[in-house]
Amino acid sequence: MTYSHILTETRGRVGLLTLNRPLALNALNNALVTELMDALAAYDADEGINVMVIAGSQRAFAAGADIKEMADKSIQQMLDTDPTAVFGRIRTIRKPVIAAVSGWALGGGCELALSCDMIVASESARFGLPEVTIGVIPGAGGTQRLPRAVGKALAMEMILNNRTLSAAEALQAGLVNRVVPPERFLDEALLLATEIASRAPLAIQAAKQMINQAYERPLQDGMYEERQTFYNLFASHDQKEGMAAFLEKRKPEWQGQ
Ligand code: CO8
Repeated sequence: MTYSHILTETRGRVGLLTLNRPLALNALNNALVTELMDALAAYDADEGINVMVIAGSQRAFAAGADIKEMADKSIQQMLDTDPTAVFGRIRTIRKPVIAAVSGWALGGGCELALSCDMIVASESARFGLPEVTIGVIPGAGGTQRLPRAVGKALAMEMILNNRTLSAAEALQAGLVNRVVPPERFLDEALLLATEIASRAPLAIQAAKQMINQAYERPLQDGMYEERQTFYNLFASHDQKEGMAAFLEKRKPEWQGQ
């Protein structure tokens, strides 16, 4: 499959998706977001891929929704086309998705990173939700995911007063997993992805789903679901293989079954 606004390549069991609208700082127009979600779904269905990485350029992960595309829209056009709904498809991806963020991650770009399961940030990364400065609010999960990630106080300041976080501040706030020198951000994200991709695929996917559900379900429901998921894994080849390998003091060979 060829795309116009993103690049895709595989590195072993990792699928790398690179946003590729450099002249617009990877602004997320509808075509790019649709391509990105299609490519993620394709890797999710690909048995040879275990983890995906979404990256931008050194200068910008993504500077938000494409303001030129949105500026003249009417309320009716927004309601009819529901352009941010496609963004929700990322939530249905079973395999882990890591954001490799360098430079600007603003508005929809920050929301895209927040929708991923982990974030590896360059020291140059800047996270912000500046929508109120152009008369709107975040529309792809920013008001919901950011408070869960960094707490209410900081989320209020970022969204109501356009406070931008440096990479170091984002690390301190728990928004990102690690901060690395700018020239290393993609390699470090790929390294993390490769490590996770070497682990038992079904267990990784189940664990991802359960952690994400911790933000969406009442505690007792989540605890029940976790138990059922734990037991269900005893029907898998990889549970038998993983435990046998431990007891036999050898490396497990995963089949993803
Ligand atoms: N949309 C369209 N074009 C953009 C965007 C954008 N969000 N951001 C930058 N560009 C373009 C600029 O227009 C410029 O193009 P041109 O050269 O043709 O004029 C080019 O990218 C380079 O940008 P700058 O010259 O402005 O570069 P600077 O280094 O001076 O500044 C900034 C970089 C600070 C990132 C600045 O470009 C900026 O403030 N951009 C807008 C940030 C913003 O407000 N983002 C929020 C947008 S609204 C939103 O995201 C709502 C989310 C809803 C859900 C999304 C679902 C997809």
